[in-house]
Amino acid sequence: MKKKETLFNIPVVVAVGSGGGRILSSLNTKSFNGYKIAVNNSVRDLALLRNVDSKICVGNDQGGSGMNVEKGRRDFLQGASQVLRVMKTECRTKPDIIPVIATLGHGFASGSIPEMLRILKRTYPDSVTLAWCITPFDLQGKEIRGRAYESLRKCREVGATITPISNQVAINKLGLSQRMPLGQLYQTINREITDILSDLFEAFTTTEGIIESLDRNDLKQIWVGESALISRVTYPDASSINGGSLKDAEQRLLVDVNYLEGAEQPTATYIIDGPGEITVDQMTELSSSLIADYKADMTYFKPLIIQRKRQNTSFILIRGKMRLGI
Ligand SMILES: Nc1nc2c(ncn2[C@@H]2O[C@H](COP(=O)(O)OP(=O)(O)OP(=O)(O)O)[C@@H](O)[C@H]2O)c(=O)[nH]1
Ligand SMILES: [Mg+2]
Repeated sequence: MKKKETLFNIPVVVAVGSGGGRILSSLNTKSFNGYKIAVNNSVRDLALLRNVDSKICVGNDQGGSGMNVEKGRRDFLQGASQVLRVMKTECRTKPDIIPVIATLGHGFASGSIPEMLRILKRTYPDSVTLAWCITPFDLQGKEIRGRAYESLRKCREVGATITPISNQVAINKLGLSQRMPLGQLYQTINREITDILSDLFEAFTTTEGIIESLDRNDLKQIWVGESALISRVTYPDASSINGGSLKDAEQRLLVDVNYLEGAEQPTATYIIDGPGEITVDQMTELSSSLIADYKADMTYFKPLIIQRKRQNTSFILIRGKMRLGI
């Protein structure tokens, strides 16, 4: 049977670092056949991962980085060709989007992500590489936070599109208690991140129900840029979707605001989701609210609207560089 044409191809999803691997393991990629590759220099941490398709251990001693960013970087470079080999085997279709997930602040992910992005850009110049980078909790202190921001700065030099997601902001916005056991805290934050990513990837790879679409050039134009924000709100019924939905989505942004202060204006993607069909009136209300609230900074507004058979309406709004009230 001929494979159905999807909107965009996302044949692989890659994660670096121990936390990155955990996030990847809870990401559901079945709907788009995304092959999950976890890369680390700790054989022990890789062994603990479930639900990933490939575990690639890099570096000579395979014993982790001991929080040493330079060791993480070197170990990654030593094994980078192996990562590329696996990617090339799995990318039978040309990737339109290559998502990469990294948890920053310690050694491996912080050292390897800028190199990874550099190599991906060189190897897949026509693809959009989207890096989801998780920054540390405040309580982890200046040094760890500094390492995370330094790594982000290097990613920026590569020209990758980065979505900086903050663990600290997640605690605050999701109303989590710092008294929660760490494993449970990670699980809750990871679920929030993977819910967003699953929805986004499912929409990007849909084979049906596309009402208002994007093409490959739109994707490049809209997503390529220094940083991108993403948020998702779900309503119990589609009739609750209105102009205020953008504000609701904004309140749920887990973006690292400290990072954004030093970055250029971000692009934002909001997933607004509710069962039932969205009407033209609601669309108009959303776009008027965009114009009223963000006119000064808005450079483009491009919606992707999908009527999913399986469930609900997935209404994805992609919009251009703008100032956000966060
Ligand atoms: N949201 C989330 N954050 C995590 C998770 N695990 C770790 N982190 C965060 O990511 C930072 C880096 O941790 P790791 O992913 O363990 O680091 P690593 O890249 O494996 O570094 P080394 O073990 O030193 O090589 C931590 O300081 C935490 O703030 C996780 O499962 N979920
Ligand atoms: Mg680790």
